[in-house]
Amino acid sequence: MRWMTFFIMAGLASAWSQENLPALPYAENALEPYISAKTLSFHHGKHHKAYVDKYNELAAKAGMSSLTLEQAMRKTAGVADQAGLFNNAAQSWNHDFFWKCMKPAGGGVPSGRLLDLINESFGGFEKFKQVFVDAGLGQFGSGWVWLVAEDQELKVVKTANADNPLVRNLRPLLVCDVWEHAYYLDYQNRRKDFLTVFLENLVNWEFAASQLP
Ligand code: MN3
Repeated sequence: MRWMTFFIMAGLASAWSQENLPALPYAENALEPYISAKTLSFHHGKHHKAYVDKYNELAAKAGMSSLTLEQAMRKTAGVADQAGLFNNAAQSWNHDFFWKCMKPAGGGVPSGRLLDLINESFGGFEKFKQVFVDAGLGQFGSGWVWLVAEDQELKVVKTANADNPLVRNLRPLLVCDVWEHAYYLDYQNRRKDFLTVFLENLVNWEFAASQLP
């Protein structure tokens, strides 16, 4: 009887895979002075956690708990009565990706094939930086600014709220969160300063290069 209970529980556990809040890939104070431990503590421990918790709740209600976040995003994108599920799946995915796009002593200039593609697509690395910062500044309200690959061409795109380029078949290489909660404690209304610091001091270009198709 006890074994039967065990197998039933094990079966439920495999079909019912709750998302866990992924750990930050560095300590909360590792990005100082550019992003404070206080910002990372709230952004990861409160905002990101809330998206994961809400996603788990909505996915369970919709019978989608066995899907990965990416599968859930693709299934619910553009479906009006699944907007809550899409938003929380995408925000969970986007934040996990965003943490990986930064590292202590990051920034600088990428190398190898990624730098070649940036030069070909934007006409130089400095031009890419300008396009990226302008797109982040031009995103009215909350959203994200991305470097994406479409075949062998790289593009900068911005998305509003939770939206993610994956559901438009673009491959994300790099993202910066331009919701105010990402920078307000450290930069207040100076989003341009945050975007500039992100590129010059925080970007993990090795991670971005690892995402190339
Ligand atoms: Mn955020």
